[in-house]
Amino acid sequence: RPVQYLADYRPYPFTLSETRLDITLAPTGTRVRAEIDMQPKDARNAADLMLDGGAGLRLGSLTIDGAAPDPAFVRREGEVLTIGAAALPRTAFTLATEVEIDPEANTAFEGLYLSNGIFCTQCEAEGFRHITFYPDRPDVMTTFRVTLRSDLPVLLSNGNPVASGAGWAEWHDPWPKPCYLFALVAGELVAVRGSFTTRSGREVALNVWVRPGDEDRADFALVSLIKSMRWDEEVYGREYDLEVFNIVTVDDFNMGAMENKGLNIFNSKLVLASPETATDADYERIEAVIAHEYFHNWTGNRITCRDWFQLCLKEGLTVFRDQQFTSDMRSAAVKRIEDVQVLRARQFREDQGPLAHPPRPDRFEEINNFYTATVYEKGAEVIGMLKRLVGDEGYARALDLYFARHDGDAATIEDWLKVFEDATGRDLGQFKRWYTDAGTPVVTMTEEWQDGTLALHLRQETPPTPGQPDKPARVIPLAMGLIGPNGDEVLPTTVLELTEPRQSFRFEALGARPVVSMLRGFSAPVMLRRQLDDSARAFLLAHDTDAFARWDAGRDLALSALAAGASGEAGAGGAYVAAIGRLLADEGIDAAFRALCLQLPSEEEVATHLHADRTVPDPAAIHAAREALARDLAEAHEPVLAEIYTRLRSEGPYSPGATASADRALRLAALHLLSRIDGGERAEILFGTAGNMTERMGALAALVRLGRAERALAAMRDEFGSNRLVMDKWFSVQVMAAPPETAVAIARELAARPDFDWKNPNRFRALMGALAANHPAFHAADGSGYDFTADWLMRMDPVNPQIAARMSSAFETWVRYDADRRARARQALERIAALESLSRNSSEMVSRMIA
Ligand code: BAL
Ligand code: ZN
Repeated sequence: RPVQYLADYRPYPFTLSETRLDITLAPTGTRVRAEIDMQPKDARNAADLMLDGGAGLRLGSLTIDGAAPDPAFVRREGEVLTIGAAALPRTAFTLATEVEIDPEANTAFEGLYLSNGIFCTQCEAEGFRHITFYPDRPDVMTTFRVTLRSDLPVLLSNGNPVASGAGWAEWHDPWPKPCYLFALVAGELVAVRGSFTTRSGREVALNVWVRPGDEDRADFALVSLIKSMRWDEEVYGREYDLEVFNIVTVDDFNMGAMENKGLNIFNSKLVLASPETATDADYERIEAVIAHEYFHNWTGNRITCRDWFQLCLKEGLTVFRDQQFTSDMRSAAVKRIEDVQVLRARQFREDQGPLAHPPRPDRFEEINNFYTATVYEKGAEVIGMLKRLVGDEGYARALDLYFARHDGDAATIEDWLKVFEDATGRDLGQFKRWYTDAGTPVVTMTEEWQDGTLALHLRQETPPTPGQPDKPARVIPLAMGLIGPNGDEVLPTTVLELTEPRQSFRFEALGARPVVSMLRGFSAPVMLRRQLDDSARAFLLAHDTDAFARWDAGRDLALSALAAGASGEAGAGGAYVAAIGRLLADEGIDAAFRALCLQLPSEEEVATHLHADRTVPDPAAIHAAREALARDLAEAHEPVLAEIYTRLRSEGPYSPGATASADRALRLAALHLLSRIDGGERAEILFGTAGNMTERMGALAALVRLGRAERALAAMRDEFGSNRLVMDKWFSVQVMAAPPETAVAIARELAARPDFDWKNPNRFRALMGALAANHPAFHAADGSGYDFTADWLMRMDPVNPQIAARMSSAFETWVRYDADRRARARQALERIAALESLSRNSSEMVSRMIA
């Protein structure tokens, strides 16, 4: 299939009014009868009817209004079935096809497949073409009526249940939708049930379907769903629109979850939770993803995307909405800091390398390669900037207009920006560059102080990215404030709009030179470069009124200490260690914030920071510097860390809420530092006594890092050997936290175990993702991390190309390392590129990376 270009978009020449599916499920021979009512849009200029259909569809029959068309007008080439215009009526007609498919052979988990005996589907982005012949594109929308036939007890599809009997069930979805939102599930499942009354008084039945035996781990998901439904009514005025909302958990799933209309399908790790098996982070993620998929009902389903280039229209907005939801449910400040950590770790890294692309790309070979941090997380940041620029009221007006104007549409980024322009009167021409241009802008700030006037001189530059060598200036909202020498705020948060490549702003009549608190709330996804000495950073860490900027000042101190340490400077962390001491001693600061400040930047983040400063990162040196800084912190603050660790011992029943999890986070941050100097004694005790998985995993990671986890790992395996989700953690922690010199060998040993069920995406990611996240191990000087990963990607590619291709982004930073590592990484990538029958997914990823 050729490269797809945004510029080539053409509307589909037929309108669909209804799709009827009659599906008889069987593991190796599922029969799909499809009837599609359609009509040419232009009867005078007849077009050929082109339907997508994967190679696995065994076509039985094809009729138009009940008669087989002349075979001379029917062609099947690649993944397209074409019926010539000459064989088509000029008015409304019904196309009927019968195909047979083989769900059991479907290891790619795209289309209809079997997961541990459960039939389920994944159709986004282009999976429906593996179920039947269809115009598999998001702008073709219609209602669906579905009959499922099977002996399995639970038969589900989208929309409302119509009728059912022994061995069959009929569903009708009254809301027109594109086929990527189609879903079916059939299996032995049980429901954890609830209900929700919408604000207009309609009763909605809620079901979380799980395997028998898992019922006691589904309550949290159900409660999260109810909270999400209420929140979307209260905050966005969005009401649910069907009689039933079903969530189903499956073990084999390429993504986290999927927003199929009325029938969300979830990776079981994002539903099932109990204190004994799930961590605080799992709980928070479950709450957020349940919300995310639910919010898609309006932002994604009622209003969908015209084409896949517009993916960020639904994903960026829905991530933004789930971030707002989590902020409201938990702590807004903590959530903002966590989101920025994710953005910097994943999206800034993506922007720095050969896979950089704009939130709205304008070309792709395989859309599944664009479910990225840029589309999702940066897509959300762009909306956050928009909200900041037009204000909360302007945002609310624009969203109301978006829903009113585009309900039922397949929309574009242009449509989205137009509602903001119409609702607020603001010209968003320059703002649009955030959608069309790749790369992280670097904002450089210098200060000038004279006679009570502070001048800020700002410069913006965006480094070249593939296909985009020069970038015009963007509009960058910079939220800032000024803090006087005594710690008082002399200018509360103000937004500067940087619109030119260079621009200056002046603040007059100031009594004394203030410290500038810049990029408050991380008001734009940029890298800020400024000359700020350690004492000014420590001052901001102590006094900034903006929680993000305050945390970031500490982060900057840590990063500069680590950068200096990695370049061989001894004792570089003094200012940071002292500042953390003051923070720890301040009981007025909440536990969540102190926990965040105690976490050192990841080694990956240090590498990204160095690369942005045009320094070649040395993974081993970064690792050594980080270990040394952790030890310095522990030695300097042992008494207070020990006091925190002891005082915050868990008491009473476990609660996954923000307050209790913040205490655990602080306690574990203290434990990790203390384990540098207590030989792991506390971690050993905690592992044996903790009543919740959060603390057990925290303790276990500390023990793995010290190389003394053998007993703990054996105990965990004995206790949880049959729990897939816990065993994923067991695989992961051993590689992620392992000392770099042993991590690849451990990964190799684990991969040879019989329970390394690598065709299960969670298990594969648990191991391979953990190695990719162990920075010095993945980038081991001898190339063993690259080789091991490449070997497994080559093995996975023919089985599940989506998983192989996504995991290949572990290599996306290879160009920033030294010549020796680059040569080894290139060799590994070239080995993958040379694989016979390499999937389109991996082929596109690898060729972009070695271009
Ligand atoms: N639409 C794919 C899964 C998600 O982003 O919700
Ligand atoms: Zn989504």
